[in-house]
Amino acid sequence: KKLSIVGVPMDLGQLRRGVDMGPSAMRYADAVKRLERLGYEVEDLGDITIQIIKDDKNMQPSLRNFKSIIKAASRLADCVDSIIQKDRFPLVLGGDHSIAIGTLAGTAKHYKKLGVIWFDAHGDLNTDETSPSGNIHGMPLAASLGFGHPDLTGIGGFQPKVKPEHVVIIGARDLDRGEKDLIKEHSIKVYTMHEIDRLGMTKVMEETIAYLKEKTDGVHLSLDLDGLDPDDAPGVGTPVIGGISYRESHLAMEMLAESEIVTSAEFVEVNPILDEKNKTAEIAVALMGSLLGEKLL
Ligand code: DIR
Ligand code: MN
Ligand code: MN
Ligand code: MN
Repeated sequence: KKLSIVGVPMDLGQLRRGVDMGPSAMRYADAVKRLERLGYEVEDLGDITIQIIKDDKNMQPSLRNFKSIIKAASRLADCVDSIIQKDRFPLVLGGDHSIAIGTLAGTAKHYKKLGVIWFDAHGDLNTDETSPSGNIHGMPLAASLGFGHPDLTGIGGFQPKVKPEHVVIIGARDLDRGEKDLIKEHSIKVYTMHEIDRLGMTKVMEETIAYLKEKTDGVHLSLDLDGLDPDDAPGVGTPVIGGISYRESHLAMEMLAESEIVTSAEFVEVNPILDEKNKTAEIAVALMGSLLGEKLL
């Protein structure tokens, strides 16, 4: 059991400053020790270098910090690629969710039928054409599916990274018009809070695992802390009331651990500036523990 941690201290995909300190906050919450206690050989590779590159003057406002984000995502893709080449489990610490474009670019090189679990209050399925905010953290799942600006979809030199039928979104409760249209058009599997309330998290995860297990050869978990209820995880830039509870999220992680389908993971959008005494980073690290087998000991 070998695992490599890499941090991406970047907050350029959205407007609230501070999420670049997410990796430090999760390290401070003892991510490394927690995973070592589970028997993993953990290597912390430190952080990806974030470079600020000025956008062209005629760049559409709908792709804020476009060049800097592409640079960071490309570096992260190479890093994740080399971690998997060394037969280690990549664990990425964000940073805002736009970094997922890089994580998935690195991961998808190794899996022909990569599955993705997108745990989030949002769909992150906007494109430069549909985005109401211009924030690239609302676009990474779309870009990984091959929708959006070619420089975003083409990171890593190939696309798409993931097929719509290999994606499951869990926790959605704030979807934009364009995202809803894309979900319908491509029949993407979504468990909104309505379905989670109705079915219960146990059934949601049983179905998710069964759905992905039979048709994928690896599964990436992309966990946006705003998928949780803001009462439990207040340190996020775009909180949405009525989210997944602390226990439901642990249950989901524990069921994923039992299923042994997850081959890479990232924990994003932890913003220590908006947090209460590092509570959200601590929850992120606790969820990492559950995902990687804490309950089974
Ligand atoms: C919104 C917010 N849908 C956007 N997205 C967020 O800006 O595209 N994703 N917060 O996590
Ligand atoms: Mn997100
Ligand atoms: Mn979100
Ligand atoms: Mn967000």
